Parts: sequence; C-alpha cells; structure tokens
Amino acid sequence: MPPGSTDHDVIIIGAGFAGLYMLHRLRGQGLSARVLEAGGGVGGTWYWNRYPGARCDVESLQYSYSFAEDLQREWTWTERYATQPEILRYLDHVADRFDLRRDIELNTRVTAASWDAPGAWVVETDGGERLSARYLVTAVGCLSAANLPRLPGSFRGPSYHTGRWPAEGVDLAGRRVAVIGTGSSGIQSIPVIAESAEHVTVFQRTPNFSVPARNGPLRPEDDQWFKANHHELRHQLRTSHSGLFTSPNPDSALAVTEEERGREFEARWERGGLAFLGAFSDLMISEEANRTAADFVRGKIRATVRDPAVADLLLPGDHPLGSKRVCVDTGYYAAYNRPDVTLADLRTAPIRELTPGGVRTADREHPVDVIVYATGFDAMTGPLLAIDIRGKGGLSLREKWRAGPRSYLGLMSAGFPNLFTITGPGSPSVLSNMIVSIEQHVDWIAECLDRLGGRALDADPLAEDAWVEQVNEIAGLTLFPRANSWYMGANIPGKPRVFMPFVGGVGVYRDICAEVAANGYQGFLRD
Ligand code: N01
Repeated sequence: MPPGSTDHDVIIIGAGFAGLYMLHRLRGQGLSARVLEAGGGVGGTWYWNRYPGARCDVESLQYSYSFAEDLQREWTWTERYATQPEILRYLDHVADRFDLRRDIELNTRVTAASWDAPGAWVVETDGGERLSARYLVTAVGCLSAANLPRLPGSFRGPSYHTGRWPAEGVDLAGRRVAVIGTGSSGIQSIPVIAESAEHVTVFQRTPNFSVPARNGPLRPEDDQWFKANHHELRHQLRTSHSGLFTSPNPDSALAVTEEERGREFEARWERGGLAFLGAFSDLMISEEANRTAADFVRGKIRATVRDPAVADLLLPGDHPLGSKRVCVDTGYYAAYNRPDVTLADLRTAPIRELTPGGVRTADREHPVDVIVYATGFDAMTGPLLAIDIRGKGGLSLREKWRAGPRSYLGLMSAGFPNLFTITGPGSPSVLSNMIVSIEQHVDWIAECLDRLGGRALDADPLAEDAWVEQVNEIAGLTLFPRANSWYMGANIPGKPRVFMPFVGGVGVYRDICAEVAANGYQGFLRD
C-alpha cells in the first residue's frame, strides 16, 4: 500500500485512557492518527460511569499514567481513591496538556470496519462517514457494552444503567429507588443513593464479596513519597502480578496458625482495598485456603449487619472469594442497617415483571419511582463485537469468536491483519491495574508499528492456537473458572463460557511480549 493513500496511518477507536495515550505515542513517532469516540467527551469508562458514588477501586497514585514525568509531577490527587469526576478531570487535563483534541472526533460511533484490498482498514461510523487507515487500533475498553436485562412488563418511571448515567446527573432525593445488581457498581452506589433517597430496595441475585476501601484524603506525605520514588515504584508495578501494590505474602494460608491467619486478614481489612487478596499466596489456587479468607469476610458481614436474617442473605457462598471481581466499598454492608434500605433476595423470589409502579417479584410488588440497573457489562468481547469487524476475505470477527475469543497475546486475532486490540481478551487486562496494562500494550504496539514501517502484520494461527490453549491451561490451575463471572462471559445469556483474561500476571506477560518482539515478532506473520 503506497504511503499517503489512506486518510490516516492509524485509526484508533475510543478516547479513554488507552486511546488518548495511543494517539500521543503515535504522534510522537510521526504517524498520523485519528481517534473516533462515541461519547460526547474524552474519558471512556470514566465518561459514561457517572452513577452516584462512582470511584475507582485502585488507588489514585497507581491508577494514573506513568509515561510523562511532568504530568506525574504536576497532578495531585485529592483522595486515596479518586472519584469519577476527578478521574474525568484528569483525562480532560491530559487531552489538553498533550494537545490531543484536534485529532479526536467525538459523538462518532464506529459501526463497521473491514480489511480491504490492497491492505487498508475502512471504518464506517454511525454518521455515515467512511475513513481509511493502514492500521486500526481498538481502545474500546473492556467494560463499556452495558448489559441491560430484558425484563417483561413495563415501568412508567425513569430507569438508568450505571454505565450510561446521564451527564447532567439524576436527582434521586426523596425518591423510592430500586437498585438491581450487587456487583461493584451496585455496591458503590447503594450507600450513596440511600443518603438522599426516600427508600432503596436492593434486588440481589448473587451476594458478592466486598472489602472496605478505607478511603480518605490523600496524605501529602504519600503523594510526595510516590512522586519522589516514582521510577522505582512504577517499575515495581509493571513487574508485579496484578499491576497493583498488594504486598503479596508468600506464605500459604494453610501453613500458619488460625491466629496468625486472622491477624493477617484483619490487618489487611483495616488497611482496606484489594491488597486483601495478597494476604496469602494460595488464595486463588487452593479451595481450602480460599475458604479461610471467605469465612473471614462472611464473619465481618455478620458483625456489621444487625438483622441476622438480612446478614444471612448477604453472605456470598456460591463462588470462591476473588473468582468474581472483589468489590471495594464504603459503608455497603452498614447501609442495610438503615430503616430505608430493604434487601429483596431474588434467589428466593425472582423478578417476574416490571409494573407501571415498580418491580414485581415472585412474592410481592415493590413500589418504586426510579430503577437503577447496576447489571454490569458484556465484558471484553462485547465492545469489539458490537462493531461489524471483517478481516481477510470478509472473515467476520463475530463468526470467528462464536465459541469464544481467540487471539494471540490478546493483541491480534489471526485473519485480521494490522488490527490491534488494546487490553484484548487473552491479555491480563481486567485482572490487573488497567493503566499498567494499557501502557504496556500501547508501548508494544507503537514500537511494533515503528519497526513495521508500513508493512502488514497478522497473527500466525498456530501461535494463536497455542496462546489460547496456554491462557485456558493457566486459568484451569486457579479457582477463577469456578464462578459464573463476567470474566467467563457467564453473565450474558448465550455467551460462550470461556475464561477470557490471561491469569499469569502482568510481569510475566510483559516479558513474554518483549521476548516475542525481540525475536522478530515470533508468532506473527509479516508481508
Ligand atoms: O457489574 P457486575 P458491575 N436480574 O457484572 C446482577 C468494574 N467496576 O457494573 O451475579 C438481576 O459485576 C448480577 O447478578 P449475578 C469492576 O471490574 C469497577 O457492578 O449475575 N440481577 C450482579 O449482581 C467490576 O467487576 C468499579 O447473579 C442481575 C450485577 O447485576 C465490573 O466493572 C466500579 C441481572 C452486575 O454486577 C462490573 O461491575 C464499578 C438480572 N437480570 C465497576 N443481570 C470500581 O473501580 C445482572 N444482574 C470501583
């Protein structure tokens, strides 16, 4: 393909953390890139998820870009865990600071993309635009295709999905609110909604494990320490298992006494956050070890919730702790001590239908004014398959992934040349600090494009088969596949049950990707 014969060198889909950094990197190496973004602003996940109480469950200092020293020096987070508005302000700042907006087209949803002879991607948008580029990079996010259950009946009041929350906000003061779903979004929003609503009815299908955030103002000494040592600290994050500081304890939970175990869990519970999972090395490998952590959390739930019958309903019991994303909350369990919060257990009385004035379960009607769907996302594959992507010979990605996603390193899928998927299925992605994984993928893709110098690249189907097998094999050694989780696609009716992310850890994965590149892009086919 002669240079200059396409509209752009690269089209990037999405202007969240991944798309913004990808654009910045490509510009830096002299490539022309265009970002197409469905939202009315930059931010991706953080543009859409504006529900009450939305904040990150990864600490602010770690959930931020590392690529620019100046950016890191000049930005100061206000809280240990940033709120959605603060993260959005950060991303707006990044877009301005690096002059990214002139190459971003907002309110533009990509509907189709096809690999056309003689070697370019042609992208179509919902506005009827057709744009071409030699390379296509998806930065569509892993949790951006909202899952809205189809419930029979109809409700006359307003309803909102947490991941599509109106930018102008929703006034829930004095309203009777139904919250359907008790994953991270529900668990974060319920205590906050309860503060102003007249009544909150929580519709719970599956109880989840949640650990306290222990949020608070970011201490200046922590900020200064992070800034002063950021080279070393960022290096530690990149080479760690999850891209997070979890102070992993190398001991088995079963090799210590009950008292020692209790002390370790208690210390981490008091400190707050996802580091709870680092308490022992075998929590995600041994059922028996996992049970000790799960029992500890169940004990905390019983101790917090005053009504023992309600506490019982909140006890997670159908999956190992951590096999579904552990939630991080502020006052979630205590919210059930309020007289204006009711728990409706859908295991005993499922939702039958929506009525004009509420939600009817098998046992009664719950009158509400507003419904909040905290029902999650068609994760990882959903945002990609929402686009009609066609590769060589018209091969459809939807067709190829019918039985589950297949990719080499989560970066490319064979038969779709020059298409790169940032944090795609088959990479650590959602099991890690997303920013660490995004930066690793962006850097790898940018370097790869630089070395390709305009030539085409595709995944070798044999390398892809071997990678898919390896991803499955490693997942099979852990407790992850034991849950009906969105990691497994189990939350979407009809979606194939395949454990999608790579469990081996971000440090290991980074080394694999670096070695592949160093060996002349082993497992990839070039023009
Ligand atoms: O979604 P979820 P989420 N009827 O899929 C229930 C990230 N995140 O938006 O478990 C009734 O976890 C469903 O029930 P069940 C984070 O990675 C991060 O909360 O399928 N209920 C479940 O309880 C997280 O894991 C942050 O039985 C229905 C809930 O809805 C991921 O996003 C904040 C239902 C969905 O939980 C997704 O979290 C928010 C139905 N028909 C999100 N369908 C932070 O950084 C579904 N449910 C803090």
